[in-house]
Amino acid sequence: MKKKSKILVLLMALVVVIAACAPAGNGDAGTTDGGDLTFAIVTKSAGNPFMERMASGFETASGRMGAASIVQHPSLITAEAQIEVINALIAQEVDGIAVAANDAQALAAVLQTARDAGIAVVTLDSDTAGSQMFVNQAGVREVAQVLVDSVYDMTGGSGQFAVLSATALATNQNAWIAAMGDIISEDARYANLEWVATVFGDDEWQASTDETSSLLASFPDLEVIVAPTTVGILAAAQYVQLVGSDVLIAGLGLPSEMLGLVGPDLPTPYMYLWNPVELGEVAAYALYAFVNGDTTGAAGESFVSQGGTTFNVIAAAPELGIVNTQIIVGLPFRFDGSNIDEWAEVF
Ligand code: RAM
Repeated sequence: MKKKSKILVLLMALVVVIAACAPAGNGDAGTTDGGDLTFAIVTKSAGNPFMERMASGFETASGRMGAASIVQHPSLITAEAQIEVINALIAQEVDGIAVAANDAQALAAVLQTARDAGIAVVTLDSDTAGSQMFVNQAGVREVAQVLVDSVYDMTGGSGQFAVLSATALATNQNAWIAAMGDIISEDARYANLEWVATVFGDDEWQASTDETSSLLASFPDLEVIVAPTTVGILAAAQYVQLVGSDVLIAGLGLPSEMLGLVGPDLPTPYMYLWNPVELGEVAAYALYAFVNGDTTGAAGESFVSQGGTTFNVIAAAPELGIVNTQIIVGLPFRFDGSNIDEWAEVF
């Protein structure tokens, strides 16, 4: 054996020994072999703490797999801003892109270009045509149901409510709002709820505050505002607290932002959400599964994430606004006066 070959054999033996000594586990500990990979996440927009937490989970999970990560928060909450960023990522030859889409259709062409270039593409948070799979935070009907039941409970079963949403084109909010309408019309229990308006604060604090103010002025008998957006619920709850209105604010909120606003005798008696950090992590694991050939994203397949969880790929649900096959990460979780302090420290 030549000297060089001997060294190579010795090195290989060393690698085997080191690998054997590495802690066994679910992939949460240690780094796997994503060494040459670069994954990118494109959020809806900059300045949204929910999106920042999602991106941080994505970065952490990519790091665990030994992959590099790129975080892009578009400056505007539009599909156009996302297209620009995605084109740049294609030029950089990243291996995977996860995107929280600002539009149900407008990204299809650029995502197809990415896929044609061999880049794995998943959506998370908000689905769009052109993705290979949607990493869905929680089932659409399940989210809509807790929103409707919050309104039912907070109005005492009858009365006026309004929806304060994010952008008018947001796939996720539109899906939840449409499912709320279905749930209300399907069940006579909700017959005395009067849905007076749906307004859009564009996931901006000031615009959401202005919309809240207009709702209070336009509907003096309004009892509840339900905001299926972390930006909207915060602005609305702060506004009613500021002006001393007794309109209650329901919806989806980030515990760390809603501290002091959630609990008995506060604007938001309770609210719901899921873990945005975990959502970002699962998106990175899903990209890895595509790149690794562990899934093609077809319904009926399943894959074990590097975090150790088995995900079943289920069918698209176009009637619920989900145009791609999907994995469901969890369920909406309730935050109230009893647990908000504890969760505020987590996300
Ligand atoms: C906002 C965004 C996001 C949504 C959450 C609940 O931060 O609109 O897309 O999932 O709220």
